[in-house]
Amino acid sequence: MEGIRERKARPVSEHEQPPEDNVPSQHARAQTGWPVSRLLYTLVLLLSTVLYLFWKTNPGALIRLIEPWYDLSEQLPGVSSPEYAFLGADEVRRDAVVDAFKHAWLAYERDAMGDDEYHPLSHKGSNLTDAGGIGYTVVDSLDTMIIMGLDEEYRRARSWVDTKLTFEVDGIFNVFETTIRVLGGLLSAYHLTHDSLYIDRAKNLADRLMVAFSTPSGLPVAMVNLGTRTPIPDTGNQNLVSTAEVATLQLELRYLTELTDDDSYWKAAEKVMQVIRKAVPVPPLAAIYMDPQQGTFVTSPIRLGSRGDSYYEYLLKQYLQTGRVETGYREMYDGAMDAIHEHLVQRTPHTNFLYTAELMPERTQTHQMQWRLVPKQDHLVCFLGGSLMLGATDGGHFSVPPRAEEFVGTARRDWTTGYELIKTCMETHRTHTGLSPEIAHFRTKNDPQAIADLAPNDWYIKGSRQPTAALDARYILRPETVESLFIAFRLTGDSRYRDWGWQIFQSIEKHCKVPTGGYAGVTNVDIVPPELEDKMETFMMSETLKYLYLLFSDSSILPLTENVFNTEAHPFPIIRPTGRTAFT
Ligand code: DMJ
Repeated sequence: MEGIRERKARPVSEHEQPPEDNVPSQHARAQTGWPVSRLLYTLVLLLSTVLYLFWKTNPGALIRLIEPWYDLSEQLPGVSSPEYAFLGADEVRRDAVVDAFKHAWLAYERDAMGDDEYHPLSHKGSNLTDAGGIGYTVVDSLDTMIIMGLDEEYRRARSWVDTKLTFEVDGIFNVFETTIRVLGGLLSAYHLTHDSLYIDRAKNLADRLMVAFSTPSGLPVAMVNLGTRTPIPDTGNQNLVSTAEVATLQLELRYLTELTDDDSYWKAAEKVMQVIRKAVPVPPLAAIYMDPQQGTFVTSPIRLGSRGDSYYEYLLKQYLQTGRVETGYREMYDGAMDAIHEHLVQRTPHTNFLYTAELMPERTQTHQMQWRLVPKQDHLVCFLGGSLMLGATDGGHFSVPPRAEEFVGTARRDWTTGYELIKTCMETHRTHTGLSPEIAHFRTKNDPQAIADLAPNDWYIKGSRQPTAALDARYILRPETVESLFIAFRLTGDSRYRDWGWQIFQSIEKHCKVPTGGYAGVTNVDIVPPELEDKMETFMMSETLKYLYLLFSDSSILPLTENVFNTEAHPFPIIRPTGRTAFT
């Protein structure tokens, strides 16, 4: 510094840049003020530091802060390009899914043909009752074979239905499961083939199931003895019925009426919806249990997972099934979606993942009723992502991909939530196996450090680190995420959904495939190699592989605007509106 001071100054011309040495001293700068560029630079630096520190401590809040501006852009979440997408087949991936189906089916056919369920590790089948089975797996798989063009396999399965299938079984069967899998399977096989064999069997089954509806309210009891045609209440559950179960029979019964011209099925199905419409509280969030004597909701958890899920799914799909004229269903659906957004939709504090929490009823010490928000989400809820996107586009009736201006009212909100939920469901596949657990728990703002340690990305699997994993850690070949990916792909043509579906398929191939044939669930998605469970759920062939196949297929196969999929992935046609379509 001394040296600088001692140097002699030389005169500087007007156009000459002052040499470094001639930069004014601190003192001089203070006198003349900072150049504007420096001031700006300092401000930007300061702002960036503040933003960085804010993001470090609370990233979710920052994203929420910028979201309103981000939202103003025309770019729709979940869509890469505004251009119309040609949804041609991805033949290599599609054919790999067909091979997987054959690997599953041929093992079942070899070891257990006709049995309700298949155990791929012990190479055995089993039935739901001691009195015998009702073709659970065969019937649930028929339409997948038809859709995949597996003619030989289908011919043998049809022959089994023709010669062996009987519902004259003196055993107790769950009304909901039998309806969505067996009745639904028969009806979609009819839809795809027009083979009257299936109407005949469907009517025979439905006539046995109808006794379930003979309650004072019209809400069906949980079970029936198909052979004796006796309704069997669920005594282990205080004779209550679950909301999803009573409200997920409607697409099947309505289509059966359409095919047989017998109104009784449709009337029974619609009566249930009238009872629910009357009983549903404000805000319209449905508790998971109802009383079939009174036709009322019973204080019980509220959730979009088990015992709640397909109630919401069928509100939308009943509206779609009859050509979008039954606005009563659409109103119930929209009301439910508003309430879900207001009370159940949550975000994780650091990673900003969107999920739907559950509400648990509790009594306070002074015996007041209150609801506790529980930050957990069943794998089952992953159906909702695709469902919300489907509802937002009024059943796929928008451009592909949709244009921002096509959304009115709450449609854009639903679309965005749907996409974000799919992203969260994909996040729950970030496990050691790439498979997602049965239940994901999410971190909240005030969780103790122990939870934070378990959940670096704001979510975790309860018990997955215990020697014997909790049931939460299982993956039982469920379809809900790939179901949503299929719908999102059809609505956008965006290849990200195919890539995500392919990732899931590869994880299933790697960890669930049994070399001797069939697929098995895993007991803990976070252990490699995983321990396998000796069961291949029927929805592996009816849903998971069907949705994967459709995800990689040409979009002309079963277009969403002409078909409605029941909750077990069985496609039914859209019914022309008639005098029956009067739920407004
Ligand atoms: C299926 O049987 C149906 O999708 C049902 O609605 C709920 N879950 C299983 C598959 O996970």
